[in-house]
Amino acid sequence: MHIDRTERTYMIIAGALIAVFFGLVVVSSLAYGIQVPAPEARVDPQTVATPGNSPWGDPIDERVRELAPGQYEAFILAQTWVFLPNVIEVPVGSTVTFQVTSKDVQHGFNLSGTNINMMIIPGQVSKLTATFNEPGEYAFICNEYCGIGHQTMFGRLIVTDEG
Ligand SMILES: [Cu+2]
Repeated sequence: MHIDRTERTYMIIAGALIAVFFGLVVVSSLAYGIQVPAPEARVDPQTVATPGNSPWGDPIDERVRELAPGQYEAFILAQTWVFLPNVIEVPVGSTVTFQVTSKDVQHGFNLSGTNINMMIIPGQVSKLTATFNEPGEYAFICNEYCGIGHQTMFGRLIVTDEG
């Protein structure tokens, strides 16, 4: 089959670009640890907030746990129209794993200053981890329109200076 020289050149360039982009995806996932939020677990949205049923049913001030020095786990419940807890405090240098679920409708969880941006789907747990090496306040917001009070759905992560 005859392929024009110009066309062949463009086919080679297109193939090379695909190879480059694929290589960048591999490098970014392996070298920079870029994670895709995957459903971590399934829960029953009807009962997930019931005390004793799950970590999201525990008292609000017990939903951020220190697993080891500088290693935290935060269980955040999204519901219309609030995150619980909506204020989280950790010392500088901490690594925090966020586990977020919804008990009603679809929400979002976007944490400024990090690459955390997850869809929060009732019945599923979304989980991502970030390390905070700079003290300050990091806002988190719901970025999926979830009803008339959507704009009130935000919170903050306070990274304190006492490393
Ligand atoms: Cu929301």
